[in-house]
Amino acid sequence: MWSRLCCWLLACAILTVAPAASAEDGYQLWLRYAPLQGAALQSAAAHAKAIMVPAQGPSAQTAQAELQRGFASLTGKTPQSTQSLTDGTIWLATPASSPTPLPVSPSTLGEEGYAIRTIRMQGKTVTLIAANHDIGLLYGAFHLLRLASSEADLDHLDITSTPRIKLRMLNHWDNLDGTVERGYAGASIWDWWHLPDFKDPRYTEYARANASIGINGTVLNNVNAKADSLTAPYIAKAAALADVFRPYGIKVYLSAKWSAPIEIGSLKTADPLDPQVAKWWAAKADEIYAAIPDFGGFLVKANSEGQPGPQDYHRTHADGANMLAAALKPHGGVVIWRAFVYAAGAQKDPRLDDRAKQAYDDFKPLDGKFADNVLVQVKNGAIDFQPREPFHPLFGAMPKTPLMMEFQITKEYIGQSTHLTYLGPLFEETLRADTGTGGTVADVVDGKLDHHRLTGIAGIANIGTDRNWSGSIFNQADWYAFGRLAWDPQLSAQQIAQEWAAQTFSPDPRVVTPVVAMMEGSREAAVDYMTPLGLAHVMGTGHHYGPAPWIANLERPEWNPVYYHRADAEGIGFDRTAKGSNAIAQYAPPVAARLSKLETTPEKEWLWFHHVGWDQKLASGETLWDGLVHHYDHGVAYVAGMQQTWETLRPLIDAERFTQTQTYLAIQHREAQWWRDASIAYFQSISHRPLPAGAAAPAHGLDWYKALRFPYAPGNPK
Ligand code: GCW
Repeated sequence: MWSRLCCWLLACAILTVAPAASAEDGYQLWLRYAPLQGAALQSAAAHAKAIMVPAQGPSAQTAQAELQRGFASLTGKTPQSTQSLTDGTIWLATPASSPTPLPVSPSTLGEEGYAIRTIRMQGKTVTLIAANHDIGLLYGAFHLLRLASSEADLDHLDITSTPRIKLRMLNHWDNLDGTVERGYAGASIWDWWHLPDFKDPRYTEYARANASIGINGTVLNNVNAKADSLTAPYIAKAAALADVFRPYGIKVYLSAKWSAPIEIGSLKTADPLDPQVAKWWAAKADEIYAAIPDFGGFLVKANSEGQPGPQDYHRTHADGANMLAAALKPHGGVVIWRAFVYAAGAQKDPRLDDRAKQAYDDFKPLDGKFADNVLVQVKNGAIDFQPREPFHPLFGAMPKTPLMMEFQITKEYIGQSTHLTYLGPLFEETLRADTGTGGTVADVVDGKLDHHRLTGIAGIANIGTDRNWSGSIFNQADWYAFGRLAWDPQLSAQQIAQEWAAQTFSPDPRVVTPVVAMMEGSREAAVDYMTPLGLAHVMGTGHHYGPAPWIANLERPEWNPVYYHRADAEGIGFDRTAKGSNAIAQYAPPVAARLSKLETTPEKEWLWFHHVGWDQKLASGETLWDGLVHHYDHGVAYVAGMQQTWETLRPLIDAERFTQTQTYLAIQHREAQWWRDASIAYFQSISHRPLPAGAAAPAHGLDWYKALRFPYAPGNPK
């Protein structure tokens, strides 16, 4: 009997260990709910003995299921559902569901917020999760699980949390053929072909992960859109996804191709002022809402990089956006109109003295002209998701228009899948930038500065079919950080990294401290080895993988790296002062005044705003040329440092995730060295300066780097 029991216990142990071990491939993201031990285990078990959830809708049931799943995994015991409060109950309540008034003021919780409080009720100690609506209960449940997973104190909880931004969205640049533009994590997770019948269980996991960080909207298809996405079969497919996401509070949006009325309707024009066109879109909106009653709206890339748009008919972006907005308005939908524009054929355009100026030039005059259900989505910087960009001058310049932030979570220009370059600091740097108009970029985006109620933030998703979802374990942190900052743009990137590392690896400080230390400096390291001191857009053509600052032969001037760095015998950098393109004048006067002089421009942005002599002195006392070389070297050295730190973590990290990260760091080191060497070889051919003492010569001559070709580099499906 005894030995049989032992066998049984052993079998159980193997069964419980085996799936956990094999599951450590990153699939579970930050929702691993790894078994707790010691005091943390006892505390979690004591606070999650039972769950009381009044009969509620799908989101409350989802919250309950998540709490049961989470605490079962954390403590080994599934909290049972109960109808009456006992000690250790988690009580999920809304004002509508609670028989007694809740000890929380509903007015502080908004539409999606929640409170988590340790309370005494009927003589029992209970953890209350209160919200006005069920979705708040789900967000609160995820928060509680985050605390438990991170071994936080659960005894005296007194938390109130509401999102500061209304639309917190992912934008998928996923194509209908399963490829992903700028995707580095495998194929698209949307199996369009088998939808709507087959709903891959992964869609539910996707929704869970997003809800756990507060994301509440997703644009399913690429902004370089196909009109087919708006045909009946594809609407049905999108509706199937919307059904899966609904309990998780996630609305579906679609990218709309401007020329759809011509391509899939039978119209001859897509002129936004043509009544037939407006009628076509209104009917299309009706059709979509019949299938997806809570459809979020359209995202539009128009008159940019070859996409059609209202300017084809000599109409403005506002004409286009407002026509679509009218179609969506009766249903409560919004139009998200992108400001990432640079016109085709712009060689002949006098504005082409600086591509960085075009979005402002096109959109600033339209401030106040957009319908009230339009948001204008602006990239964080004025060019294109570079390792570092100064904040976009439109932030602060359009007070009458809700400006939606667009960040790129997928790392098109920042190491793609393999480089460990935590983007939290990049997001934070932009959000905290002072616009010179009375607040920060975050204050513009969250509506505080200009009193907008409709607010939004979007991240270009880094999600694909890879088991680890994001191409690498550490890229998951960028998805996580985006969601957390979308909920609260005032959070610090460091704090978010700590949360993420604790849940993703272990709350053990021997893990969290070094992992967070690696992450914190990693983006700056990439800036150093790729684009130091304000350089930008020196990546290889098309795929944007690797260095190619020498490229000068592409059809449009602003596609060429030489256009951006402007290196010549005297110096390097793009003069955006009044003597140059005067892009600086697009910033508010205090910012413009600061940037107009080299001395008051932060060194890290010098070459973005100024053409600087090779011998100009940096704060360190060294010349610009020597400093440039040292920045490249620092970047490479930082990666070597991350490799060393990671090695020390071997005993504390599971084998699969350890080894992949170790391998990727080796790739990153090799590529950082390549970036450094190729950049130095090229710029030295222009500066004609010797390398500073102690700096190694590039491993190869310039021609060797120039000859490299990457025809199958990922993320560039054309
Ligand atoms: O960064 C560029 C990318 C394009 C992308 C475009 C955009 C979707 O290289 O792939 O197209 O930006 O944001 O529209």
